[in-house]
Amino acid sequence: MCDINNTSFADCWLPRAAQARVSLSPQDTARAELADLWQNLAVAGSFDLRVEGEGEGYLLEKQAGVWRVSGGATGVLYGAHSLGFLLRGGEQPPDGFTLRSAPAFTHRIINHWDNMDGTIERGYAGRSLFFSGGGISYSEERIYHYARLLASVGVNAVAINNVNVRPDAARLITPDLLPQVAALAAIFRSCGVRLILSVSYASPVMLGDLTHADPRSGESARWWGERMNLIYSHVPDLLGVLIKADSENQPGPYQYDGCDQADGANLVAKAIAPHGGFVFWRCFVYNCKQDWRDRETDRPKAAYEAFRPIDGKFAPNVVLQVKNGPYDFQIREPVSPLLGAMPNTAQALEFQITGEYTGQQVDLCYLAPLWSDTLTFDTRLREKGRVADFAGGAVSSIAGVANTGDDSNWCGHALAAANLFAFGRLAWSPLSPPEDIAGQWCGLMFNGEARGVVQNMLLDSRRIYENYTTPLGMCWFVTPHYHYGPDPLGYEFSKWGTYHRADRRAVGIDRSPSGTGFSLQYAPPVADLYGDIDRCPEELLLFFHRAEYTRKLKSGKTLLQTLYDLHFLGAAQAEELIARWGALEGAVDAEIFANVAERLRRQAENARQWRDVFNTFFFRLSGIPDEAGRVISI
Ligand code: GCW
Repeated sequence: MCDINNTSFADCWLPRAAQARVSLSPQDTARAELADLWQNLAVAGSFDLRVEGEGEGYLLEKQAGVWRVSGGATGVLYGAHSLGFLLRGGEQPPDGFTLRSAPAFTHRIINHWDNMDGTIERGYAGRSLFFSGGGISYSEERIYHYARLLASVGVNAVAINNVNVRPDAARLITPDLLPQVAALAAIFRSCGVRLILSVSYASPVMLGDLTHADPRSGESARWWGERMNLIYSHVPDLLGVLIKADSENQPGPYQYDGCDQADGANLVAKAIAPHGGFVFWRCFVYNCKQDWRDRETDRPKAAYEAFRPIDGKFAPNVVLQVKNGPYDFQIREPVSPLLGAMPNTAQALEFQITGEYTGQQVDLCYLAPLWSDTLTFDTRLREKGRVADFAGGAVSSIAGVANTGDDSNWCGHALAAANLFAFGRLAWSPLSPPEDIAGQWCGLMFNGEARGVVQNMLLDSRRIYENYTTPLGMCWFVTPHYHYGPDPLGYEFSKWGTYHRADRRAVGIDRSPSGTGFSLQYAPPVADLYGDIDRCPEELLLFFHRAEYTRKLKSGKTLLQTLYDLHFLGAAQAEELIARWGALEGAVDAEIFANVAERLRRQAENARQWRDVFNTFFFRLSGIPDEAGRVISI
């Protein structure tokens, strides 16, 4: 529950301001941030803020004891926070210090999956910061603090409501609720953050105005045109709308004969264009009613098949939002082959900051290494073809599904805030090493030896989580619906297209050219690598191939022995985290200590459960015992 008086715990990495300064412009906010900094840290010398030019970049300089921050109106705000991080992190840069910086991605967006009743889809940090009881309801001070936190790491847009738009949320774009949306927008605006609203493709029908949402009809175009005029009369700087269409039972243009995703996106894009707005259109389009017996359909192929052929058909203000992997935010997936593969269409890269499949903010899982794998992945689609090389160009934008809620530490798990911080950092500077980001965050949060200890815990955490859950690219295996904890057959005979097809001899799906052919969606050198079972990186082996348990891996061990070993290892590593953290008792804030200690205990229990369920499942299927003779099935 939100407790804004509990400053040490709720402050996260940025101390709460004395008061919410809601009506300030970003440049005045910057000035106020610096004044606070000087007062709170008793910084020597003075500061000078120069607003010049446009844009979000900034220049920091120190000359004769004077700190100068210059840049455009929001640039100086980012510069002020950057200086704040330096000084709060304990650095004392000498005279002559300069730092010039500008963001890589144009739109750096947080997506909330918040519902009007205050619940959060896949939220693990309490209830919504924006909604409760079917309406808009928030603490101005809390939202202002949140806007500051987001701005401090360079986030410049936030979608406040769930992409699964229920009838009550459809009303956000009606005269009933738009004045309140506008008030919320004003708070974020003071920190340079623009709002986005998630809307249903079938809004005209949901709101009772039309009987259809046919993208070809003049009625539909008129409806959207008028609706955008209304929306923008309340929120003139709305960045745009976010739409999940034809996905997991949400309505979309496919319902109308002969229409494709571009027909739907362009309908809304045309209406929003006169206001300078964007349509963020999600590419998470796949058949969620698959027959598990059907071996032809392969869910990871779906987005590329739906969108790649219509590159060039989209209006210039459509941004196609693509999840980082072709499946769904698993702990290890290849990078989506759609990223960078549509040179004539703007794209947004979507990460999941909330830990749906990555421990749900109970298990420690620092995600920057996973995101960095995506950003540094070389698509080989052009000479400079890393995903990060497309930032601000073909991949204009980046979005992260929020891990925040009204819990007093924002993220449920105190260390999960590192993920929100890292998202902002990578959105600004996609080639930043995850260890540096972790180091910077720990420098802001902790003192002394705790900094290094926590940094290492963060950096080890992704691999640990992968070890005891689904290593080697296996994916899924989770409890249906909740997605926490193991359930080997939970999704095996379901409609969701998420199978491992384990039998007594082998596991995995052949996605090479002799199988489903998914590997062929990549540029030839990558396709060749992934498509060849002998060359495929082992961490993705079971994503791309079906392999026998007795297959020898590079280590000389068999596949099954490797899986057994990784699970024993991962569970032991999770147990060790308790001791690593325990050594910090007294050295970190007591409330943070207790919060993390409690979560690590639950994590160790989860890891034991994964180890034993996973290993028992494969032992029973294969009959192959552990070479080390450890107890598997009891
Ligand atoms: O992974 C799935 C989640 C859904 C989510 C969907 C999406 C918002 O389980 O809860 O819906 O992804 O990304 O649209």
